[in-house]
Formats: sequence, structure tokens, C-alpha cells
Amino acid sequence: MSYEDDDYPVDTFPKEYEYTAYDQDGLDVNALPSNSETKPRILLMGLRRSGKSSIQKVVFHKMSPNETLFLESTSKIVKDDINNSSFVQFQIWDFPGQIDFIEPTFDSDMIFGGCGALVFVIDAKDDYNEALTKFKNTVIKAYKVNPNIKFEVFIHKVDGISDDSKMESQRDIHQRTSDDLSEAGLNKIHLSFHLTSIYDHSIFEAFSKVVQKLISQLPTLENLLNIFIPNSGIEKAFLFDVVSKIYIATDSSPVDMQAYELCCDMIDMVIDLSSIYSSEETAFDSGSSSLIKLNNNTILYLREVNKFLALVCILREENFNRQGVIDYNFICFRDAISQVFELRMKSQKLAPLQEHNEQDDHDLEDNLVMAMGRTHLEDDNSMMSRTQKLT
Ligand SMILES: Nc1nc2c(ncn2[C@@H]2O[C@H](COP(=O)(O)OP(=O)(O)OP(=O)(O)O)[C@@H](O)[C@H]2O)c(=O)[nH]1
Ligand SMILES: [Mg+2]
Repeated sequence: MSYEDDDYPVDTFPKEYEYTAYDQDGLDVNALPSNSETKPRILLMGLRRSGKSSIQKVVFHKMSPNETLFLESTSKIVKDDINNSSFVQFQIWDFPGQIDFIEPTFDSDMIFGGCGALVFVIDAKDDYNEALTKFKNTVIKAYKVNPNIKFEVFIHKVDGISDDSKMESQRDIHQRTSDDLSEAGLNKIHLSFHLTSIYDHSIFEAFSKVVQKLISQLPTLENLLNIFIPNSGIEKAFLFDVVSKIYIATDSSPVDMQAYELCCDMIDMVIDLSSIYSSEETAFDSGSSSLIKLNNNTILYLREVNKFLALVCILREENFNRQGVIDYNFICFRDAISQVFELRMKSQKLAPLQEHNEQDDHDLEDNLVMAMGRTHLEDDNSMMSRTQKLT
């Protein structure tokens, strides 16, 4: 299914699904203070062979999990620029497991100073005593330099581990790290724990959560989704960064892992198909969408928001009868999202360090409510014709 969408031009997914630094949202990213210093930094730390480089390669470079068996040990800090949609822009620093903070060459002010999140990877299949000691020392040092860092613990390689022992490891690691930190007088630090593996979707889910905390517009994006969903008869929706399959926002209903996996698989399928047909220009054109009917009365509905973002919705089949309403609401939603982008651009240009203007967010939400509210007043037929005009 494909929409001619001249009023709302969006681009097709790019042929090469690699990160590039060009104008991804149809907006001038280069106008941003784009030098790497202003981008939030995510540090990957942990003992040797805990899986740091594998995580980085699988999530951001499409490496298949099996290929990570051949990765060499990292010998110096590897910096990777992630320049995706304007919401997903950061640097990942992959550290060698053996790095030592006591070394005079380790410039902790510089390293922790511009850090948004510190992901500490612990190999759950290994004895983790040494990892916990290293974690404690790392947090103490990092917190002293920059108390705003988000500390994220990945209890990693949990593939092939039973659910019971997963929970037990998490409980044990949680308990011991909290004890260690309160002993050091740092009981106020908030730690987040994630059970992860590169062999399933858990690593993408965990990284989504890490990245979301670095997006200052997250509450606005969530509110927009919270408005869009009930108005459209949708149960759950994820706003995806297509290249990495990280979801940058979802509505506030709880995330079911299986639902997230289904949506990831759908993104993979759409990318595969559009690569096959990308030589034919019309095959996957502006405003493309994709629809999957599952055998349990459920529909997955994907719509492209812009070149790098897609909205994947899960809904009951009978609610898709009102596709006109859904499509109309989607266009309102997409409009609101592009306004969020624009506001972000503007505020970054004017004052990179200033928080965004909350009043603007409220205005955006109000506008969306008003636009969608109209859909209740019209019957489906007139909606359909109106949407056809719009799309
Ligand atoms: N079973 C399993 N193995 C993993 C997982 N993630 C990584 N590995 C394996 O762990 C080994 C070490 O991975 P690396 O990514 O090189 O570890 P690292 O933390 O970067 O190591 P250094 O660079 O030496 O600090 C590789 O053989 C990976 O295949 C996982 O989720 N599950
Ligand atoms: Mg490495």
C-alpha cells in the first residue's frame, strides 16, 4: 500500500542503512552546533570480554551476533558518531576492558565531563566479583566529576540462562552494588539494571531505554503518542529509529517484549523488501506504509514518519475498519513530530545548553488534540474521502 503524499513530503528509507551525517529529517542538521563536543556521550565500560564491542556492533552496525565471536579485544578507546535522526544523535565510546583510571593518561574530567550515560556491562555467565569492584570504583570516580551521569548496568549474555537465575543474578547484583555505593556514602545515586543479550531483542530494548533518557523531548513525544493512540483505536505504538531498531518513544502503556519483537521484525521485513525494490523508484515511495495481519485478530501497521523514523502500531483487526481516521490522525501526529524537530533545532541553534520551552510543547499537544478531535465529528465515509484528499 502506498500513499501519494505531496502535502507532506517524506523520503523513502535510504538504500544503505548506515548512519550518515546529512540532512536526515528534511531539516538542516548541519546548522546545529554539530561538533561532537555538544553531543551527549554514551560510555561503554566493563571488564574485558564482557561484550561491550559486540553490543556496539550489533545495535549500531548491523553485525550479526555470531560474527562477534571474531571481534578482537579493544586496545584503545573507540569513538563512534551516531548521527541519525535529529533525536538520535550521540557518540558512543567503547572502552578497552583493561583501562585503568589510576593511569595518569586517563583524563577523567574530559571523559566523564561530557558523558550523558555510562553503560557498565557485566558478563552474567562469568564470576562477577571483579566486575562489581570495578563498577563501584568507576561510579565513584565518574560521579565525582559529573553527578548528572545516568548509570546503566547491563547484566549481559543472559541467553541460555533460565528466567529464575536471571532474576537471581539481577537481585544479587542490585543488592551488592547498592551496598557498595552506600558504604561509599553515595546512596543517592540512581542505577538502572537491564538483562541483555545480543542473541535476542533485549539488547535493543535496553539501549532504547538508555537513549530515551538522553532525549529531552521524550515527555512531549510520549504525550503526542498518548493522544494519537486512543483517538485512533490503537493499542500500542512505537516510534522507531529505523536503522538501529531503537524505539525512541512509546505511549505510556506497559511495553510487552513480544510486541516489541514483532515490531522489530516488521521493520526488518520492510527494510529488506524496500531494498529489494529500491531500484524501482516507485516501489517504496514517499509516505509508504506497510500492513501485516496476524492470525490472532491483530494488525501491525507501519507508517514512515520521515527518512529515519517509523511509527509501528499494534491494533485489533476490527478497529482497522476505520483506517481513514487512523491515517488522518497519523498525518496530524507526523505534523506535530516535525514541529518538535523544528523547535529542537531552533532552541539548539539559539542556546544549545538551554532547556526547551515547555509552553511550546503544550501548544503542540493542544493542537494535536484539536486536530484529532475533529475526527470524532465526522463519519467514516467523509473521513475517508478527506484523508484521500490529504494523502
Ligand atoms: N553468549 C553471549 N556471548 C556474547 C554476548 N555478547 C558478546 N558475547 C561474546 O563475548 C565475547 C567478547 O565480546 P567483546 O565484545 O569483544 O567484549 P569486549 O567487552 O569488547 O572486550 P574488550 O574489548 O577486551 O574489553 C565475544 O566472543 C562475543 O561473541 C551475548 O549477549 N551472549
Ligand atoms: Mg571491545
